[in-house]
Amino acid sequence: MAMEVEVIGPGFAAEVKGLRLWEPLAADEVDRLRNLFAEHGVLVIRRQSLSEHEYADFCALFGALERTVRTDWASRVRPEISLITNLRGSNGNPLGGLGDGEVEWHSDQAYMANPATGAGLHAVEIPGDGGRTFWANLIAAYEALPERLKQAVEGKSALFRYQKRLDMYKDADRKLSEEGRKRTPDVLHPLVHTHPRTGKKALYLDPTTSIGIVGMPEAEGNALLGELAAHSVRPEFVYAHNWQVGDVVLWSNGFLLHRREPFPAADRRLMKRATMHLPAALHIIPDTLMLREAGA
Ligand SMILES: O=C(O)CCC(=O)C(=O)O
Repeated sequence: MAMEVEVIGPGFAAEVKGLRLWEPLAADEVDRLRNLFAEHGVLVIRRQSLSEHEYADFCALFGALERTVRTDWASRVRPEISLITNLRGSNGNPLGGLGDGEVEWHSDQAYMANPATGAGLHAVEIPGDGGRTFWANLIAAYEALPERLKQAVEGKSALFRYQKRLDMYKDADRKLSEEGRKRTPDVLHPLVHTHPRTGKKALYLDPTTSIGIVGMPEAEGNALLGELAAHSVRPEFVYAHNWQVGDVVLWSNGFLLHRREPFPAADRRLMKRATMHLPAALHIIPDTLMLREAGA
């Protein structure tokens, strides 16, 4: 079956049909998928049943896989895959991260220097109710900003701290290994980036880790970040995904925020999660500034 593409949601997500990801893809199919991903930011591919190696190897077509700081969520089979799940092992310990609660609007690696902006989820078990995931388009959000806010963000950088997100987590997710702490010093990224393919500007935000704006008093900077985040997740900028078992969804954190709604604790949900370093020729890769250079 030839590859078919349908634009879904408010225009920035695309569903790709006709793929069998457990079989090798032809070079022209890989090329087309890379271009589609660059243009849309969210790719949805349904009806897949993949081993962790098949899934990880597919994601690696878009960029080198990253082993994230959450080594406690890593799969034993393929450590580049994290388990996002409320399931627990026979010893009662969580098998992965993020449990069954709400996961608030965020961008995955904003707290990292040189963030790996590519992400994938493969749905293995889904709850009967809830657990949908939402993505907000920060290119559309930037374009709709009032002139006052466009001027307010121009040339500005925000400071990001992983501890802020850890403090929002529950139970074991709040703990980070010593190695994880060493890999997550505070970092700065500009608030606006330009997409290399379209030349369009996008906001770069992460309400779960941003703690201020360089050169602005703390309260004022945080008030501006709050105003930008509230504007950016207006319904007209958001795609809501209703999961089916077998879905693979890829997204770029370079110009998207995402959140997950909670689901009943008694239901089972298991997602296999991949993280990729996307290429700067095709995707927004946030610049990372050193605190010293910025005088922060
Ligand atoms: O569980 C989900 O649907 C989303 C998880 C998430 O936010 C993430 O992996 O960054």
